[in-house]
Amino acid sequence: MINILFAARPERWTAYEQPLRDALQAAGITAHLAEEITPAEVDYIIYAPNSDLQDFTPYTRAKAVLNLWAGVERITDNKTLRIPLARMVDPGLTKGMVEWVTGHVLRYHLGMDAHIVNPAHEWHVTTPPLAHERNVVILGLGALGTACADALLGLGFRVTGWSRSPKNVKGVDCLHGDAGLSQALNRGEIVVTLLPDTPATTDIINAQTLAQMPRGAFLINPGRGPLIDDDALIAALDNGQLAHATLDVFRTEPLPQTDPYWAHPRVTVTPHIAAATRDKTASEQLVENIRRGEAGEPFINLVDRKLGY
Ligand code: NDP
Ligand code: OXD
Repeated sequence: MINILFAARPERWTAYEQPLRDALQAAGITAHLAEEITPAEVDYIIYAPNSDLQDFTPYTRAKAVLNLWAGVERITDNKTLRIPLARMVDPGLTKGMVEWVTGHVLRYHLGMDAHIVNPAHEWHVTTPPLAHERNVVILGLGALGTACADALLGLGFRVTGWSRSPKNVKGVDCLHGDAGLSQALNRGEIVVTLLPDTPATTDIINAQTLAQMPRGAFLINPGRGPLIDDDALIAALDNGQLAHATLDVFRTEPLPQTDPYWAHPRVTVTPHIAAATRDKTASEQLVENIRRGEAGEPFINLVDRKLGY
């Protein structure tokens, strides 16, 4: 019998308890799963970084921390954490992100706003380019960026991806490194940021990189708020360098009522809803790592804490 601590907000327990029990049973794992367990007896910690648990020191026998979120920026610096940290790679979350990104790319590509918001009832007749004439750039070619790239390719878009290390994704023009970033942004009529929040990615969208995009470009950020220098983005929107931005994530969440993004005519704010973890598929991922831990197999989706993702 192993002990699995579920350390997250109470509403998460309500959502996850049964799917986790089902996934454990399906994997043939007998476990005590609870919100409270004597720390020295815990074998695995299923963890949300906004839970009360911040000091991992007493969890002396734990084999891994399994993050409920894809983003790990709130835990990578925790000095009390000395065991492997795995992040969430959930097929359900990935599908949700693909749908959200595709929807917002199509909104910009088709110029949908001109018809959705048309108070003067004007008969605008416009013909957008076809997808194969449109460049979409995805910064971040990980689990989510690659899935979005595939879906956009399927619709016919010309897709460029950018990552830290060299990549080979069929049909995608894959670039990396500083030179690759400029090259990617130069063609970014629609730019999607799906990078993690790390010291290397902070303010990656700044005055200089915004200026590298074609005039009138669109930005979609479902990654993390600190990827963007907010003042630089607002300046670029005000002077027409960028036509519009859709922002799902922010340095402060919930976004304060007084934040200029809310009222900006060229910004759409969404409340960090681009993609949610889905309790059933996420539970299967968590239990797969527990199965691996018990079988002595390597964990999947491990975080490189030096890189911060
Ligand atoms: P992954 O770790 O799978 O992918 C991250 C990608 O970013 C990789 O391609 C990586 O490059 C690249 N990258 C990291 N650092 C750099 C850098 N310095 N320069 C260039 N490229 C870099 O993450 P996911 O795809 O699963 O998730 C991405 C982010 O999406 C999460 O970190 C989270 O912040 C956000 N997210 C947002 C959600 C929402 O609802 N808004 C939901 C879920 C996630 P390489 O491939 O070379 O390692
Ligand atoms: C995550 C998120 O990191 O929802 O999972 O943003």
